[in-house]
Amino acid sequence: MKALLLVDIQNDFLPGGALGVREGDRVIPVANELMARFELIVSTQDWHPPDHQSFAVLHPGRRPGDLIELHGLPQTLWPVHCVQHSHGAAFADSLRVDRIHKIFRKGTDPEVDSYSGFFDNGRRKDTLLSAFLKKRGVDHVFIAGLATDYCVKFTALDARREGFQTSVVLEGCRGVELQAGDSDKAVAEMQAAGVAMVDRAGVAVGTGRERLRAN
Ligand code: VGL
Ligand code: ZN
Repeated sequence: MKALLLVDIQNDFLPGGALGVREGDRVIPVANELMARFELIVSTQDWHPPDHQSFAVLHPGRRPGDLIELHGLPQTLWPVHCVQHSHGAAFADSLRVDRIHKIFRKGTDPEVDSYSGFFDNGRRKDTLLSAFLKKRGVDHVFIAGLATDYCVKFTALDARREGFQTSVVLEGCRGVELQAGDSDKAVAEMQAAGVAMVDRAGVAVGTGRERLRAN
């Protein structure tokens, strides 16, 4: 059983949003098309309280993009984004949200960030996404969304760790690219962990093994 896992396709990650990802809007039609092919569709939603400690503005003298330590974990600081109930936290208008079976919110604890849809960055709290998928017999997850170098990457790595066959639909993802090349590095890290890169038809891409079927 396969499932589609959409990551954070929210207004603040679209061009013009608080943490706008270049071409972030381009993932929407891909996600909509993918949804038509899956029986089970889940989504993550970045959902921060207003005092979330990943917000640079809460750290005097710091700016978005700075790296600090937060309760012993490395923490990149971000602009205020995806504040609970704000327009920025809402899913993109043209995303077919009606087709999503269940939404897993993350980043709700002000003291710890949460890039993965499965666990917070300290791996203390489980969103119960893994149990939800396993209960429904899912053994293969396909991932698309934002951003390649943060939430997509960490969600894919955790999906592998949780024992799912994991495929990232690369044309349905875009990266923040704080540093040029971050998305390519993320792809390499995911591949090293056993994550397949596929196109929207589920065909492997970018690994030199393009003719191998991934699903
Ligand atoms: C994300 C940075 C901060 C993401 C979320 O969805 O990739 N990135 N919060
Ligand atoms: Zn966030």
